[in-house]
Amino acid sequence: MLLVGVNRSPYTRRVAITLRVYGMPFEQRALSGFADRAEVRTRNPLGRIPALVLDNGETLIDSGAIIDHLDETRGRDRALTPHAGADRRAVLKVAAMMMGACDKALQAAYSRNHMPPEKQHLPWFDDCIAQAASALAAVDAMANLNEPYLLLGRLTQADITAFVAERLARGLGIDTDTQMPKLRALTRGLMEEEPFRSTEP
Ligand SMILES: N[C@@H](CCC(=O)N[C@@H](CS)C(=O)NCC(=O)O)C(=O)O
Repeated sequence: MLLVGVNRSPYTRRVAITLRVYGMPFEQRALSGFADRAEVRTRNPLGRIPALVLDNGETLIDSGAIIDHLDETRGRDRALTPHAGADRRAVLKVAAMMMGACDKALQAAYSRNHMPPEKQHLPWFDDCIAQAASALAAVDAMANLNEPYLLLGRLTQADITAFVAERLARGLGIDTDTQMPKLRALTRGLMEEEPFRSTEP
């Protein structure tokens, strides 16, 4: 399999971590959604990373759809997202919040990095950051300093999405050490694990 995208992207890194947790061999083509737009479009017409090229040549796009396929391949009963019921709903809810936090944080970053200074609208930037911070604070409130994982007493997709969202937020200046200390402790612990450490950009 070929993973297309840089691990600086939380969506790409989420897939890379999942592949490593599942022990699925893959190569990576470290393309950026912006700097390598033309080449990215040959894999995903939308021009976004990640894309995953399967061994049969089929290309999957969007981290959620890619991970759904990896879960199916792994076996739903051994996947990082439980296959049914309240456990599945709980993990998907955290994952949705954390992916949404990434969307909002990146909208803020895009407005800062891609708009000329005179066109930048600070209230919009602040609102995006506040939405991302609110979602992160909700997950911080769920975390328990005595537990290495958020839910179910084991690593799930909730932890992986929280990890990549916290990393992105910190990079954009959200002080997670003081504002979300339990979430920060969780991500520090996860960083000790190989799939997280080895995918650090
Ligand atoms: N919902 C998508 C989001 C993917 C996404 O927004 N990727 C960013 C990189 S972090 C990108 O390629 N941005 C370029 C663009 O939107 O033009 C997913 O989960 O894969």
